[in-house]
Amino acid sequence: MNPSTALARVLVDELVRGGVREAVLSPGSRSAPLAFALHRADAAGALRLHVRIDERSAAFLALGLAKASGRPVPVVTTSGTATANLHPAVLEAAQAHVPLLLLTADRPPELRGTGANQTVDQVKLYGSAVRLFAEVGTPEARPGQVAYWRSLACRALAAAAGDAGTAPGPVHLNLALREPLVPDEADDWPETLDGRPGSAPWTARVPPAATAPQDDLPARTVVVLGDATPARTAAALRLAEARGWPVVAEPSASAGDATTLVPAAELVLGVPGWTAAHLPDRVLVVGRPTLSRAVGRLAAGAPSDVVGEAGDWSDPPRSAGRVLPGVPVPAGDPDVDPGWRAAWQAAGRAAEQAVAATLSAQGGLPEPVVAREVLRAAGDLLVVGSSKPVRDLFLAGPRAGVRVLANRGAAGIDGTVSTAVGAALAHGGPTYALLGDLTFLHDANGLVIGPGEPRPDLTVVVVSNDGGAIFGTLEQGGEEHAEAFERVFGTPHGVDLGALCAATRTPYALAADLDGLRAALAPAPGLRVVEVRTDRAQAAELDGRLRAAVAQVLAGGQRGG
Ligand SMILES: Cc1ncc(C[n+]2csc(CCOP(=O)(O)OP(=O)(O)O)c2C)c(N)n1
Ligand SMILES: [Mg+2]
Repeated sequence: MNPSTALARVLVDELVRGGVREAVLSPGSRSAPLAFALHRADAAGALRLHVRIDERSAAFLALGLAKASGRPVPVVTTSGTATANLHPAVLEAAQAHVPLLLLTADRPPELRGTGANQTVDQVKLYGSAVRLFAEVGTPEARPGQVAYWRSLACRALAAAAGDAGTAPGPVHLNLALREPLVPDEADDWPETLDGRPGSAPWTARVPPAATAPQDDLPARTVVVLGDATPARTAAALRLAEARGWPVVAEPSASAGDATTLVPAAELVLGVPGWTAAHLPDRVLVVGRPTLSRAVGRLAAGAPSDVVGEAGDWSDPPRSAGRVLPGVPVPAGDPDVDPGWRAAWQAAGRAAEQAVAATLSAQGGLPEPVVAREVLRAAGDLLVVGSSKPVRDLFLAGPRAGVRVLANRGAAGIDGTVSTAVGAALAHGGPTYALLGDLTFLHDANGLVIGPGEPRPDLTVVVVSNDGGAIFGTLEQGGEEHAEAFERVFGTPHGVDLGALCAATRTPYALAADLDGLRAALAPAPGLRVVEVRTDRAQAAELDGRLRAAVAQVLAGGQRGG
């Protein structure tokens, strides 16, 4: 067997032994040994292979698969610019702690720096974003190679899982492959290519034991739950329940309908007078909150404890008093202030009512109503895009039984269609996504799925306002910038989304009103797109009115404390 084929087969086999069940591949010639090995493993039922033309989409597909399954997912590319297209997903995976394995094919050393075709410097291409980089030496038919490849695969999986005490994240193996690149079946390798007996990994992982400190926090604590793992969210909700603390949870914390949650919390915190009258003695930050300046101000305005990994915790205001290695566990007979949570929840309920009244007076299908409807209709998995959709979902409030995934690591609007496709494929059941139109367009290639590929059951709802509505709610949306605004922030595009879907033969529906939306959201198999047209200027104006309505109903609470 030729060395490139031997390496590719052994590597894929060892990754499967280490827990890999899905892999993503983009086409190319230098990566041919890996492509053949993955195809073979797929045919044998050892893993499921997904092939995508666009490497940027491929990497986000792998990200979605890894996020929804919790398992490491390799993404394989050929050499050259193909490798750079993985970078956005690598950055997201690094900051959202997702185990991605980047397997990039490269030329052998003698062809590097010579002007050989499709050759770029791939060594440490992703810089500090990866937990481990290894330049995998050009394979040679000599004893010792199998132990090298198998142990390296195990090291890569351990680093991606965060076993070394760091957070989970991406790992990059750059594979120098020398021709021949197509398989032969000659039985002439100088040692056995087999791994350990019984499908065991070469090096077994013993994950580090979970560490959680004893709870010593004060009675008037508020929990801020950002983008967090299900385990962290569950632990934080347990503690908050035991202590009677209010919880402010971003959508991708997936906090369900826990009794501790403060409804419409983002709008409540947006009322400075109310927040000043209800300052906590401590803020416990779990996961990464990124959605709201008001939530950021809460953590900045009170001493905070942050749950985080070594060298990686969330503290933009630089106010963290302590970093905790895990969510504290309830201890002894803690001090509880019964009025504390009640005050926060009363404000939340009042805000929720003000929001409902403002939205029903508005009529039609305003963007927060679209988010509310999608949340209601979504089964147990919803992927939400950055920008306004995720903020509208924050408003729509929690819902029991739904897991919400969002790319909040780097909060890009790129790759979200593919992330949703990956999450839906890993999930295996009906999945929904809620995206803005720019977010959708940015990854329109996510709809390009070849005829032989596994297809997701995914309904992508596009809140279509012909540009970036979020900017209308920020400073640049102010009257004084009106002349520049539309072209450089609004960025209208006039794309016909139905025609775009038709190009990939993706079923498409335009939902014109609430009944139409509800009908379009009824469960159906396959991948489909539902467009809801909204008005950007109206969205920004409504945002202001919702905030004003909440400020008005909470004005009494400021005086009452
Ligand atoms: C890759 C990337 N480029 C640019 C941005 C900056 N950005 C943040 S929100 C946004 C607009 C998104 O518009 P859309 O998806 O239509 O959502 P809307 O706000 O209109 O609901 C942009 C360009 C980003 N987050 N990621
Ligand atoms: Mg938009």
